[in-house]
Amino acid sequence: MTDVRSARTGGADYRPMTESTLAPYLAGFSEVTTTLGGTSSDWKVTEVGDGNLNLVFIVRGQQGSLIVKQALPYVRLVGDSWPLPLDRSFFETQALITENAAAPGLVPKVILFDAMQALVVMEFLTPHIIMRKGLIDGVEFPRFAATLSEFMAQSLFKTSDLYLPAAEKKKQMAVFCANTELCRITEDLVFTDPYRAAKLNHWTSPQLDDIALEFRADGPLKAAAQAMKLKFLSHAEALVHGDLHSGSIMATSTDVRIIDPEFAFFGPMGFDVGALIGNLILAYLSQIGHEETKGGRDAYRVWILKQITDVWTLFSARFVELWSTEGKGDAFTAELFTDAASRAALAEEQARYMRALFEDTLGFAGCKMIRRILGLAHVADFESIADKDLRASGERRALRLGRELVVNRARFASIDAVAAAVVAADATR
Ligand code: SR1
Ligand code: MG
Repeated sequence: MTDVRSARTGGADYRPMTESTLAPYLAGFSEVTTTLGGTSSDWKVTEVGDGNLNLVFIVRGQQGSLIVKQALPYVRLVGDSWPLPLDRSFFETQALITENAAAPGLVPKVILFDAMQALVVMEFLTPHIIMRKGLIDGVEFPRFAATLSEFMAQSLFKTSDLYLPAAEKKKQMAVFCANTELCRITEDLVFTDPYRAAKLNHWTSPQLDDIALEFRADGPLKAAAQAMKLKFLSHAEALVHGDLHSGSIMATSTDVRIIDPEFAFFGPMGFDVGALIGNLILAYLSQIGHEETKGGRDAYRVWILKQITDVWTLFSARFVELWSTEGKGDAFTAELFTDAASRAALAEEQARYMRALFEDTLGFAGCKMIRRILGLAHVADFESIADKDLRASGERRALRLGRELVVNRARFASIDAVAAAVVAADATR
């Protein structure tokens, strides 16, 4: 892992790239020219970034293509009134390298990290599409649950105290500890702003005015959301991706990859699992706006629901399997559990641990659902529904269910109970 001092990105020579300036700049890097082939004047550069923060370019050469992601010194969604450090490209690169070591082949390959221009050059994934777009269009991705459960189990387990020696984990934590500004975005946008009159909040109005106001006065919800925030701030369990929603997944019918870990830091594992499940629930509850005839997406709803249950079931089984077979970290010292009785006690402890992780997952899922409807950054699942009444009806169901997941997370007996709650919420449509 790169020394933390390398996190200094940008500087006097930093400049945001354009479709005209990028190719001549990249021509100086042999890693890039080898992949693209030909000469830089023949490369075709297109800016395709539609995310909230960065510039993203596809660079096509004679021989191959690459993705270039460059950090801007401000939040793209808002503009230069909201400055943001360039070193997020460093954290993204480090996270991709760490994730690839834990779960090989599930993230794009890093070709080059250029600290001066805060840009990372990566493998171009094709013909992959952003999964969120697929969820809106009713596309099934057969490898989704198996890949995401493997990715989360491996990347979370192998950066935790269950696997790493304490000194190595602390060394890795020291690197990602500096990703404070990106964490701060989450602390405000996910856990706090939806529950106060923050300037940049917006929602489908006037349809949701009442519930936005209601949530700001909802003591139990605010206390529960802040309890989740405290976990986010203080539970450095593993290297979490930090923004694991369906927009951070690219997929085809045979392949699934996880992209964009610029929010990575050592935090609670349930934050990743919850982000994923929360976004699947949003996808489910937004289907009302994407079906051509009433019920036209019912089969697709069943598919999404199965991904929710499969992802948790496969993830939790794989995580415990890894713990049982590769649990060589400083937590639960393996030599203490060699006899049958001790192993049985360990199995009981593992079950308790997974139950706590399940409850964290639900709490974080609920927070993520609420922030995408009442906060600054929304999701296309709902935003692309032109009929505001229809959109708001789905959003309201998502808000009610999100609240239930945050406040009453301990009452859900299983992931099947969560799935049943999703179906029940949607039954009022
Ligand atoms: C100001 S950034 C808003 C959101 O975009 C990213 O995708 C993260 O989800 C962040 O919270
Ligand atoms: Mg992102």
